[in-house]
Amino acid sequence: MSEEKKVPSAENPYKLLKLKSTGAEKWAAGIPAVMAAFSDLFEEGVPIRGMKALFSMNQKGGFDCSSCAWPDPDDERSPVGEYCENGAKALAEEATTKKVTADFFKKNSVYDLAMLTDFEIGRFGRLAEPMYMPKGGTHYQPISWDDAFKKIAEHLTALDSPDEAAFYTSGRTSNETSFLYQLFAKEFGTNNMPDCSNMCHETSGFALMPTLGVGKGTVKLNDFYDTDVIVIIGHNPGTNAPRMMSALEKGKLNGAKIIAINPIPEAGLMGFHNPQHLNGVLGNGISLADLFLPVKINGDMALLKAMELLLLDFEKKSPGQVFDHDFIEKKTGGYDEFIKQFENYRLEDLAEESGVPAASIYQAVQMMAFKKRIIFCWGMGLTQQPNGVDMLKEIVNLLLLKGSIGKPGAGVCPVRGHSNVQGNRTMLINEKPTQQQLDRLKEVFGFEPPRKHGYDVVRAIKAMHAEKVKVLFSMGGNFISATPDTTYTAEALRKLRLSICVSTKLNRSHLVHGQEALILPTYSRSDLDIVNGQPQLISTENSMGIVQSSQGILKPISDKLINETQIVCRMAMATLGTRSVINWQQYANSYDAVRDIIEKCIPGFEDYNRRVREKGGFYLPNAARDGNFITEKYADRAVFTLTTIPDNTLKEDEYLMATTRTHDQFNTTIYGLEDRYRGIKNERRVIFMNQKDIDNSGFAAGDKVDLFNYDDDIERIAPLFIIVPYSIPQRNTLTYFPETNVLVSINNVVGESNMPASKYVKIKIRPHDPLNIGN
Ligand SMILES: Nc1nc2c(c(=O)[nH]1)N[C@H]1C(S)=C(S)[C@@H](COP(=O)(O)OP(=O)(O)OC[C@H]3O[C@@H](n4cnc5c(=O)[nH]c(N)nc54)[C@H](O)[C@@H]3O)O[C@H]1N2
Ligand SMILES: Nc1nc2c(c(=O)[nH]1)N[C@H]1C(S)=C(S)[C@@H](COP(=O)(O)OP(=O)(O)OC[C@H]3O[C@@H](n4cnc5c(=O)[nH]c(N)nc54)[C@H](O)[C@@H]3O)O[C@H]1N2
Ligand SMILES: [Mo]
Repeated sequence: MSEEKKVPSAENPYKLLKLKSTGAEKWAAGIPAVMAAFSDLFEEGVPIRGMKALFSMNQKGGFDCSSCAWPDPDDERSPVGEYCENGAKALAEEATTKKVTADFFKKNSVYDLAMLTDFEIGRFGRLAEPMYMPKGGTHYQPISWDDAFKKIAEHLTALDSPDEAAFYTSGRTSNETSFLYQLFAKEFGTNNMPDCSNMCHETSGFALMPTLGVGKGTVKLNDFYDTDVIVIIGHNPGTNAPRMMSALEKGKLNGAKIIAINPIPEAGLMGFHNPQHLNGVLGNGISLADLFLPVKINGDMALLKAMELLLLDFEKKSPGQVFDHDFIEKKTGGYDEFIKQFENYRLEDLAEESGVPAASIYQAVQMMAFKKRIIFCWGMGLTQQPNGVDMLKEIVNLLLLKGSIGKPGAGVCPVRGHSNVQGNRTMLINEKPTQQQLDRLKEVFGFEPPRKHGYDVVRAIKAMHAEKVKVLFSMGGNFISATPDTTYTAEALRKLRLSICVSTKLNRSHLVHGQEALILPTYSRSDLDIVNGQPQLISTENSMGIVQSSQGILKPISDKLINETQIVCRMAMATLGTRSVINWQQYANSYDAVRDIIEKCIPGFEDYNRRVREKGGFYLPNAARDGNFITEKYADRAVFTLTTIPDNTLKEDEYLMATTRTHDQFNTTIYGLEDRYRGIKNERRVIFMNQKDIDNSGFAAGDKVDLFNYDDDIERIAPLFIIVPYSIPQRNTLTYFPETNVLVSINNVVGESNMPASKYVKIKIRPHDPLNIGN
C-alpha cells in the first residue's frame, strides 16, 4: 500500500499500559525527589555532561533553568544549586547525547513515527540537522540551511498578503530572539503572532491590566518571606514550580498562613519536604497548607464572593479593622457599587455553589480578616476557566478591600509557566501590540509596522482551517499537542502550504505537518552558544519581572545546529532582502547589539548590557508594585469590578473535566509514565473520579471507559481510559493533556482572553467500546 494515503496520527495511540495505582502521596519532594532527579540524568546516559550542567543551573554565570519561571533567591544558593527534580528532568532532556539524524528520518516514515506515544517520540534525542518534507512525501529528507531559508522566503513572498502567515512562539525563546522575531514579523507585515500565552496566562493580563494598570504580577520573592497569608488557588506548585516550595516554606516559618484552594489535595500543597534540608524543616506531620478548601471545578467565583461577604461581616462588626478604608478611598474606584451587590448573596448558597463547607470558608476568612499582607498566587486552574478573567478580577477585588496590593508582603502573583513567557511578551511578541509600542518601533527603525491586530492561537487555528493562513512558523513548542480540538486542529495544520518548526526535540508537530514542512534544529538553554568565536549570553524575564542573563555550557550535540537568533536573521534576510531597513547581519553577529536596540525600543531596559551582567539581574518597572495604579477607567486608581457567578448546572450524565499535567511531563514533553504524587504508575490514560460518582454510575475502579464531548453538536471521543477513584468533588474529573485535548472544542474559550478553557470541559463517560477505537 502506498504510504501517501496514510495520515500520521495527531493523537497518542489508544493503547493501555499496565497501570499501578498506589494512592496519592502525602508528601512532595524530599529524598525521593532528589533520587528521581539524578536518575533521570543517568537514564539519559549523560552523567558527567548532565552533572556538570546541573551544577551550573541557576547559578551566577550559569544558565537559567528552562523548566519554569520562578525566580532564584539571590543570596542563599545550596551547594548543588537551586535545582529541583523537574528542573533536572528538563535538563536531562536537553543534555542527552542521543541524536535524531537524517539517517533516522530515512528509516522512519512520519506515519510510523506518529504511531508511537509522545513519551517514545521524545526518547530519540536531540534534532541534529535541518530536514525537509516535500509535497506528498512520507519521509523527511536533509536540506541545507541556505535552501531551507530559500524555501521559507519563496513561500512567504508568494502569499497574497503577509497576513496569510502566522508566527507562533513557545515561551522558552530568549529576549534577544523574541525581539528580533517580532521585528521580522512586523517588517514582513503582520501581527499574526499567536503564542503559548494565548493558552496560559493571557487571562491574567486581561484581568490585571484594566484593574491594576499592569498585566503582570506585583510581588517580589522577598514578599513571600514577610507576609501574613498566602493563598494558592488553581496551581500545583509541587510539580510545576517546585522552587516556589522553598519560598512558601520560608514564609510559613516566618509566620505566614497558607491556604490552598483546589479540587484535589495536591501533595505539594498538603505536605512538603524541602530536599535542600534533608529532614524537612517543617518536620514530619506538618502540612504546608494550613487550610485546604476543596473547591468544585469553577466553584472559585462563588468561593471568592463568599469570602468577601464574610469579610464584610467582620468589617461591620469591627469597623475600620478589616477593610483598608484609607487605601480604598485614595487608591481605588467603584467601591460603593461593588459592596452593594452583597445584599443579594447568602453564605449558604455561595458555599453550596463553591463546594466548600461554609465553616471552612469562615476559617479561611478568619485567617485574613485582621491581616493586611496577603498574597494570592494562581495558575491554570483559574486562567483556563471560561470566566477566568472575571475570577481573577474578583481576586483583585478582595485584595483591594484589604489594601493588600502595592505594598511589601502583599499582592498578586500569577505563577508563569514557560521560563521566558513573560519576557516574550515584554519583547512585543503579542498579536495585539499597542499603538504606542508600534510608534516607537517606527521611530527607531523607520518602517511602518502593521497596525491591525493579528491572530491569537485559537483564531490562527480557525484561519488555517479556513485556508486564510497558509504558512505557520513555530519558534519552539508543539502546536498540535498543546492546542485544543485535536482533530480539527490537525485538519487545519494539514491544509498549510508550509509548516516550519524550530525545535530542539522531535515532537508530534513535526509529524502532523503542512503540505511541505521544515524542521529547523536549534540550541537549547543549556547549550554553549558561540558566535564569531565569542560565547554569547542571552537574557530572560522571570515571573517577578527580573531580567537576568543566562549562558549555556554544554557543547552542542551537532555542528549543524544554529541558534534561534541566527535563524530569525537569516530568514529575514532571505525573505526581505534589500527591501529591509534593518541590519540583520549585525544582530546575527552579536546579542549585545540586539540588547542595545531593545533598550531604545522598550521602556525599562536602560543600560541593558551592563545591568543584565550584574548579579541577580534587574527589575523591570512595575507601577502597581509601587502602589500606583494607572488604569484606563480611573487614571490613577485601581478598579473594583462587578462580576457574576456562572451557572454550572450539568446534565444528568455530564461531568466537568479539568485537563492537567502529571509530575512526569513538561507540557507536551513526556519525561516518564508516572504521576508520583498522585500515586499513578505506568499509565497516562486515566480519569480521576469521585468514588460516589463511580458507584452511582455503576462503574468500578479500574474500569475501562471512553470519554465524549458534544460541544457545537459534534461528537468528540477520547477512547480507552481507566477509572481511578480520587479525592475530588462529585461530578468533577481530572485527566492529563495532551491525551484529552481531542475533547476540548475550539469554541470552548475563556471570555475576553480567548484562551482554550481546558479546565472546564463537559464530558460524558461510557463503558469502553472497542468500536470507538476505529482502526
Ligand atoms: N514540571 C513541570 N513544570 C511546569 C510545567 C510542566 O508541564 N511540568 N508547565 C509549565 C507551564 S507552561 C505552566 S503554565 C505551569 C502550569 O502549572 P499549573 O498552573 O499548576 O498547571 P496544571 O498542572 O494544569 O494544574 C493546575 C491546578 O489547577 C487545579 N484546578 C483545576 N481546575 C480547577 C478549578 O476549577 N479551581 C481551582 N482552584 N483549581 C483547579 C488542578 O487540580 C491543578 O492542581 O507550569 C510550568 N511548569
Ligand atoms: N488541555 C490542555 N492543553 C494545554 C494546557 C493545559 O493545561 N491543558 N496548557 C497550555 C499551556 S499553559 C501551555 S504554555 C502550552 C504549551 O505549549 P508549547 O509551548 O507549544 O509546548 P511545549 O510542550 O512546551 O513545547 C515543547 C517543544 O518545544 C521545543 N523546545 C524546547 N526547548 C526549546 C528551545 O529552547 N528552543 C526551541 N526553538 N524549541 C524548544 C521542543 O522541540 C519540544 O518538543 O500548552 C497548553 N495546552
Ligand atoms: Mo503555560
